[in-house]
Amino acid sequence: MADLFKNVPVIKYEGAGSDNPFAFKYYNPDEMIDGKPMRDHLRFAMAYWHTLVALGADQFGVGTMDRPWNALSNPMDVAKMRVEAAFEIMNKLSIDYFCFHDRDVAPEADTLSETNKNLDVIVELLKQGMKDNNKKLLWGTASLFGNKRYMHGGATSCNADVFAFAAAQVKKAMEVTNYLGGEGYVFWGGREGYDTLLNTDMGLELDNLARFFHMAIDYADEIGFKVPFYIEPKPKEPTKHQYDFDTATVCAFLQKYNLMDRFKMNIETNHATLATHDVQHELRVARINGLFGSVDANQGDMLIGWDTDQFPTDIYTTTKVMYEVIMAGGFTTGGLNFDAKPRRASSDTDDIFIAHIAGIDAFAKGFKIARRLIEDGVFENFIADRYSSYTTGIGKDIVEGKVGFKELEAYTLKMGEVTTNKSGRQEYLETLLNKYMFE
Ligand code: XUL
Ligand code: CO
Repeated sequence: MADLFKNVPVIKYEGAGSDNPFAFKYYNPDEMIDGKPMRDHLRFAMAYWHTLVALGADQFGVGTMDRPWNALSNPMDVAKMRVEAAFEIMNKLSIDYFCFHDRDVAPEADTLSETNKNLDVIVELLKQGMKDNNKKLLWGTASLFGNKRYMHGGATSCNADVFAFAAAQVKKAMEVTNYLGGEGYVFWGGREGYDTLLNTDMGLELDNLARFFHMAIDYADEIGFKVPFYIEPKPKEPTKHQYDFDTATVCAFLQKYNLMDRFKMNIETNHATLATHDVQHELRVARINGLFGSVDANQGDMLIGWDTDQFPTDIYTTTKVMYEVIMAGGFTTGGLNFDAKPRRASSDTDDIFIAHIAGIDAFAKGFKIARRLIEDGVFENFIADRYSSYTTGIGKDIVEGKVGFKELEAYTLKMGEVTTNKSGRQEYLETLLNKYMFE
């Protein structure tokens, strides 16, 4: 293992009573739960872009974070050192997976073929590192937003040459993801959206986005890349209106363009809140539509109106996420990708580790609470009882499609006024949730 983070030990589980900032309090990776180790329930992934690339720059100031590779000037040397750092970080944190954009791992050159060569060099290093360190790729993706050519979008650009470039880039990103044994492939919209309808042909842009996805499916089939494609919804930022606004919008899009079979969702907590939903809502919409896939685990700040990508530390939220994950049958190809970065002022290199420990422990704790809530049927039993009128009598007839408006009118005339409504007991249920949170 490389030794770029000498001050940081391998992080071990020490239990809830530990005061050691470099220890897990709740995450015990090899603890067996329901027949499999905790690490396989949670399937944590490190996001290459935040952890190896971002340095804390924002619109108002430059980066604040010193990293071992900052001293290097040749972009390929930087990329190579980041590979070493990536495996050291994952090893020290017992993180089994990572996720990347093509441009996170290798620098873009003057031509696509030179860029692809850079990528191939780094992909070989990643392949070897994955083998040596027993690490896996949760998903890969292509950055169709950083380069200025994508100023109008990629697949939804007004410029057909840009559409072509984006296709070439995604083709290569799918190839390398496949080569590295990636278990999924993500499409986050990037700049696929609009800032003003005064210059936008929305219908054509959406048709083109669907054409792009069909081309991706055709090519994946051609190269035997059989993994799910995930769409990661986000309502705004960078564009005013992103086409993949939220899960329901994406679901309608996938249905309209006959893409339901091959796509699932990658739901991100902070994107959900930007859409004025919470992440549980987004996961539930995905689940009931057969689109549950993977999670970008982070949190936003309710008082800041953009995507702050903070490490997830709110255990109510991690509990609700894991509740939905368990109810969906657990992760299969997906996992919990920390699409999160330490705050700009959390500038020490150690903060990379402290931040991941915080997120990992918050999810481990949330997972255990969610499991008990489900095991005890706390909400599910209440819900079953709440809807029990649909299991007998007229409710059963409704569900089974045996009655229409005429029969229901006859039933109602006979019934008179409704006298059977029971309390929804929200506060009681919130108290039960608190009991499980804190006992
Ligand atoms: C942007 C975002 C992306 C995707 C991958 O808000 O979440 O990093 O996760 O492109
Ligand atoms: Co994300």
